[in-house]
Amino acid sequence: MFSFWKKKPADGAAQPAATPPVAPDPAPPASVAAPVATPASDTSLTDLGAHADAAPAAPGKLGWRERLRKSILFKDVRELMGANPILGDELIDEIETSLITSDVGVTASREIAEKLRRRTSKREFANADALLAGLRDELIELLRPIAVPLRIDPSCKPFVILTVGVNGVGKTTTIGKLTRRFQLDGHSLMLAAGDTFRAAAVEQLKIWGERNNVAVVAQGSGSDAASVAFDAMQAAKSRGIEVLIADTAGRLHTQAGLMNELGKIGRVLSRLDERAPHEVLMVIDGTTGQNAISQLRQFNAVAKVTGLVVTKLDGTARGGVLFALAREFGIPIRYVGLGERLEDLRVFDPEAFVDALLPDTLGG
Ligand SMILES: Nc1nc2c(ncn2[C@@H]2O[C@H](COP(=O)(O)OP(=O)(O)OP(=O)(O)O)[C@@H](O)[C@H]2O)c(=O)[nH]1
Ligand SMILES: [Mg+2]
Repeated sequence: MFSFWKKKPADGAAQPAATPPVAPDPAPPASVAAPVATPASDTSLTDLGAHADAAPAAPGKLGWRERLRKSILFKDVRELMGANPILGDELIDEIETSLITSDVGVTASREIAEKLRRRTSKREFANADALLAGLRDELIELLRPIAVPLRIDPSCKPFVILTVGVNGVGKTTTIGKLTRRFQLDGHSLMLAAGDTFRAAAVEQLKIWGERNNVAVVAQGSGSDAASVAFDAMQAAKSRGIEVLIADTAGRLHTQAGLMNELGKIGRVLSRLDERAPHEVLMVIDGTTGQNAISQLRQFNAVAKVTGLVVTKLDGTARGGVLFALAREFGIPIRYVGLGERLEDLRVFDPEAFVDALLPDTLGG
């Protein structure tokens, strides 16, 4: 069973100030919490089973607009284009400003506006509705290359997913949601409690493990996250588990010691399989705005990020950071979080997303 864990720092800050004590190699044996039967009272899982989007292979388009707050872009486009405007540079300038306000980023906004200007001057748009359709096309085109779903490679056993990101972005809850999703897809799973700073962090992961009847590998308080991950991978290998998901502590890109720890986790895992971790999944809070760009740049520098999850898109009227990330990095967005419920983690669908950000028509 679990050993007891170090208490959260007295100041209550979720961010650890320094690198935790490093356990000597070889690592002490990890505890593996045995799977526990799902409590019958867990209604959230019942909900998931009833929801069409719960099936991993079926992204589904329903509910995106309901989950996303009415976006700035939605309102602006209605206002700017709803009253039969003159299709010209002035209107496109206003659209560009709205894109920037929506966190799309200056470069991406300028490029989209430039394309619309060119098409407008070639008289491609007969009316404002056609211009709206043109805007939709340009936005989708920007996202399409990075809408690459996460595929579990069966030749990697276990397929190791390392989750990283700053504090409180939704890493641990995303792991819980992914666990359920992969289970529904028929995979066997194990979780690694790599957030070794807070007792609450491992407890949180343990609860997700219990809910889903999945083993959670953990070590004692303040232990080395890399050795937890290593032990978990060994355990998963020996049990023939297909997918291992490792949690990590939230960290700021300014915390050099902690950032280097991510690199160490990757190196240690690659000792067991040179391709591991097979996915470095960075979780980004969609309400962060342009800050997400520098976060991803820093995490990518130490841990070669291979996929993104953008959470909390239900909590912002902007949502444009996905375009900025797509433009700057071209790293696949695997999932987006549209709420706190299990089924609110969706496979990223650019068309559904853009349709949720824009009005269908300008009529009325
Ligand atoms: N509204 C909303 N809340 C979300 C979403 N995803 C996660 N959350 C909430 O965000 C909060 C933080 O989630 P955690 O999973 O604990 O975040 P974390 O990144 O593991 O945090 P640390 O371990 O402290 O770094 C929780 O209350 C989650 O329910 C989302 O898509 N929408
Ligand atoms: Mg966490």
